[in-house]
Amino acid sequence: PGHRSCRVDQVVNLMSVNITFCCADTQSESWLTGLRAALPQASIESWVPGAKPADYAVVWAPPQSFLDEQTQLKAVFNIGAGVDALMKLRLPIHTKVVRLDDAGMSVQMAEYVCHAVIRHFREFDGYAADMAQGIWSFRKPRIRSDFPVGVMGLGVLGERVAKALASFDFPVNGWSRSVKAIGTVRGFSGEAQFDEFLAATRILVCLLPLTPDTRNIMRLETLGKLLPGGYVINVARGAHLVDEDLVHLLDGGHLSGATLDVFRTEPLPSEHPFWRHPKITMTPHTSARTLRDESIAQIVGKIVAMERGEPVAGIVDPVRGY
Ligand code: NDP
Ligand code: OXD
Repeated sequence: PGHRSCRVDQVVNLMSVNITFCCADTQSESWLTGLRAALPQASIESWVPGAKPADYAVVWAPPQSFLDEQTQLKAVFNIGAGVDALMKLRLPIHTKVVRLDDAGMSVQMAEYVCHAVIRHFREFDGYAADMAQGIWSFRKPRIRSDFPVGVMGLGVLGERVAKALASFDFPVNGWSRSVKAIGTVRGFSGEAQFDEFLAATRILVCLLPLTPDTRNIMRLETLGKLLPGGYVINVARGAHLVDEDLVHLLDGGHLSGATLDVFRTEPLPSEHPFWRHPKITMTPHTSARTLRDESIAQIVGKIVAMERGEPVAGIVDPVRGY
């Protein structure tokens, strides 16, 4: 959708609505242009210290000083799905935190994860290396049922990923907090079924939010429970994975490889051993990008709904942390 399609302010009076924009590592001008085109009556400005307190904020990893100045915020719109950076801060009481609810990310995530799983399963890296050396040779086809994929987190992104993997006939296991029934996906839930989920999984995909319960969830003890020759795909947050434990299990042979899109420190420091590990494939936090136009349309739609007193999707539960 373009900006024009979300010009909705005619139906609700947004004259007095004040929106502030405070997003780290983001080109603010294009966002401000898009937001202003969609809500021409509202006042929409980049935050500067000491600015007038706003009714709504559009943020990515804002500083605490930004939140400390906000005395009348109705809602904070995070321009990503993961709110871990925001939940570490002191938020004004009564302010709702709203995450991006798909906004074009789930299809990107499904592409990325299916690509990584298929590249590993079909041994495309091995073929690429052979062809680069002029070698024309076939490998014995692998048996799909020997490669059950386990998706940790069956939310907006995980559910789409699990369904996409199932469409390629991979056996798919899913693990979430609450019980889920998703097509042919074998559902596991809660801590009580975590070990059973791991033991039934060879390729592990992490799509959990980062919370105190999920930090370091991929470590020696848990990754060691995957089927031998296990493979790790982390597309959620770097702090879900204990880096040294991954390297230890790759070097020891229990794990056969990993595809990583997210890291504890981003950009990944040049001295980090992941850069040189032959069994690790990396991308720079790009598996599911925030799409500006889709995100603006979603945020604007939610501001209008809130002004009308209607409920909106994607409100973060401060107790669960996601
Ligand atoms: P959702 O909040 O929609 O889904 C989270 C899922 O995780 C739910 O199924 C939830 O279970 C499950 N879960 C949460 N805590 C636990 C727990 N302790 N034990 C078991 N299951 C748990 O998130 P999204 O799918 O939208 O996004 C997931 C994460 O992906 C984001 O938080 C973000 O960090 C990351 N991300 C990464 C991107 C990238 O480019 N690399 C882009 C976008 C997001 P239940 O359903 O029972 O609540
Ligand atoms: C997100 C991200 O959380 O880009 O949306 O990581």
